[in-house]
Amino acid sequence: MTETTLSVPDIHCNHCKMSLEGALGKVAGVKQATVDVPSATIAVTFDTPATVDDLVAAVEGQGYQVTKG
Ligand SMILES: [Cu+2]
Repeated sequence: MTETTLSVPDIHCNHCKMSLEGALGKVAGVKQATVDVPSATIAVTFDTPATVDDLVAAVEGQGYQVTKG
């Protein structure tokens, strides 16, 4: 099990939180994804077959840019 924190500066409201948590939750191997709106970060707990690249791709698929992952 791996934990990582993604920085996504464009997160600004609860809608962002819901759509990103939903998208990450659909990635195979992701156990938990929690968006923190005030800090614009996402804490993700995942296991194989998910990789950080998959997490970044899911976030970008929602139209957000990851600045640090
Ligand atoms: Cu928003």
